[in-house]
Amino acid sequence: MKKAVFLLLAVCMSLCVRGFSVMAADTYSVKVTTPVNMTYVIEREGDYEYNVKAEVTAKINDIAASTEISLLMFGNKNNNNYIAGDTVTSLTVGGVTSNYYIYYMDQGTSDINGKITFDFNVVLPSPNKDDKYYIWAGIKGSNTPFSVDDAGLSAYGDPASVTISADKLTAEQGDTITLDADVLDVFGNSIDKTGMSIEYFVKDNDKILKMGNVMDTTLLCGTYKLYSVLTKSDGTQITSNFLDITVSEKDLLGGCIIGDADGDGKITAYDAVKVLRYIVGTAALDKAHLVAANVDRNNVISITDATTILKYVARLINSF
Ligand SMILES: [Ca+2]
Ligand SMILES: [Ca+2]
Repeated sequence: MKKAVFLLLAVCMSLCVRGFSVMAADTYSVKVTTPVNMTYVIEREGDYEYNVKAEVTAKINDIAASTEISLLMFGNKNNNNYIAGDTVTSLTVGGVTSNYYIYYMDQGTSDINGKITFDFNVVLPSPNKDDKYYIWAGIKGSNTPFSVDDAGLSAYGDPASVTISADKLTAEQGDTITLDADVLDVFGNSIDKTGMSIEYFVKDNDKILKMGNVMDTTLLCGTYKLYSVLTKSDGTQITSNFLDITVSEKDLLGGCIIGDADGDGKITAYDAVKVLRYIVGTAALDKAHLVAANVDRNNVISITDATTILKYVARLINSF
């Protein structure tokens, strides 16, 4: 529907206290008891785009019947920050008249039960926490009483970004680093993250390892990027910023020899066996022997460590 036509309609609605014409020959003074009932859902589609579903039921003198329904979505724009060319309309809300920006307008005819559903998308650029938006639905020719509600924004409390933090950015091997994530909505409000699915990751060159929110640096030495990922209830994910963590070398061997995973003072095939047993979960390694077994000095005890020890035993290499 053309804006100009609608505005004419709006002017008519605001100026006219008229009867509702049921038949051409008869004019009634209308008692509109429950003119419009409206329920609506607003869901955020993109950063600033919202989908609105408004179900309207209209009754005239308590009787539901097909009738022409108009709908408006309006509000202050970016905290009254209007630009040239914006259409601003004077509307009365709760007895107070002020200028509003109209984001959407439409009209249609309800079914015989008085029902009609409006489904549309609106863009609310740079929404401000204090902005208010309204949806109005009314019957053409009637000026009382409007169903005006504070639509609110479901984006409040809806996760929009995640910020990762750590209790320290530099550590020595063997230190633990405790991570935390702050979840914010589109307005920058911190959200209670209880019950949310947040996972933590460390990126080591092109490798990505998942970890808990406490990072054990025993096997790490170097600079790593940490980040967290929030999985929302609808399955979509939000990745946090990256944190650079530097772990510096420390003598963690405690008198152990690198490669001597079983701690008998010699490097033999049994050390490779010990590493393999550790990998499959049938043997344990204490912190010093974890470092001793990690002969390639990366951040994981793997089959590579076992084969490297075997190469040393077979004299294919002469150092780790
Ligand atoms: Ca040994
Ligand atoms: Ca290793």
